[in-house]
This record gives sequence, structure tokens and C-alpha cells, in this order.
Amino acid sequence: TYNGTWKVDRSENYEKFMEQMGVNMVKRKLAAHDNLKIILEQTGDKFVVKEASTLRTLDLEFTLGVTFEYALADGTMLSGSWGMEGDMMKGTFTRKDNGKVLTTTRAIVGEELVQSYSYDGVEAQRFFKRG
Ligand code: MYR
Repeated sequence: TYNGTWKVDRSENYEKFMEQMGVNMVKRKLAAHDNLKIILEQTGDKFVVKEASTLRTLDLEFTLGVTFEYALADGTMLSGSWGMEGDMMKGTFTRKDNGKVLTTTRAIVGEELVQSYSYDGVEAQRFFKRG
């Protein structure tokens, strides 16, 4: 189950990923140490997400397979949805400003939640531990 509180422990290639996304250096440096905490609560197909970091706090809801809008911390708007592939969450989102696609997955690996990100040929991962 994805339910629970997840705190980021470490990231791989996240700064390169943000650079590809067009995030400027100052914001990348801040975001690299954002202490991101995600609280996930799944009921059937519906997820409630509470996101808290040094950058912002945000509450949202989505239903698997249903398109919703999501604003990144720098205001970039995405539109897309999450689905399930086996036990893995797979999200496909499109940037509203340039039409490019960002794909992301969430999987439980051992004790960790691993989120992967892919955009324009660059991939990154963030690893979360239960908090
Ligand atoms: C959620 O389930 O947490 C809400 C939807 C997430 C959409 C995809 C998030 C991608 C975040 C990428 C960070 C990029 C920083 C430039």
C-alpha cells in the first residue's frame, strides 16, 4: 500500500532533471533540498495527496485514469493522470506551456517509495522513507 507519510531521503539526477525542465539554478539549489513530504491516502481508485516542502504546501485529489491539473512549485502547469500497472503507479502528464510530456512512476521497493521522473530524455529518481 502507498498509504502513509513519505519523506524524501535522497535523489538521483534530480538537479539535471530540473535543468532539463528549465528550472533556473537558484531554484534548483533550493529544490534539491526541499525536504519533500508526501502523505498519500488511497481509497479505491481515489487518492488524497498532501504535499509539504520548504517550497510550499499543497493538497490535491485525483482518481486513477482521470485527467487533472497540477502546478509545479515554479508555476508550470501540467495536465494528465495516474494509472496502475500491477502494483506500480504510472503517471503521464503534459506541460501546458510547451506540450512536452513528463512521465512518472511510483513503486514500493523494499521499505521505500521510489518515484521516477522522465522528461525530454532525462530521468531522475527520488527515494522516500516512511515518516
Ligand atoms: C501527485 O500525485 O503527487 C500529484 C501529481 C504529480 C504529477 C507529476 C509530478 C512531477 C513533479 C516533477 C518535479 C519537477 C521539478 C522541475
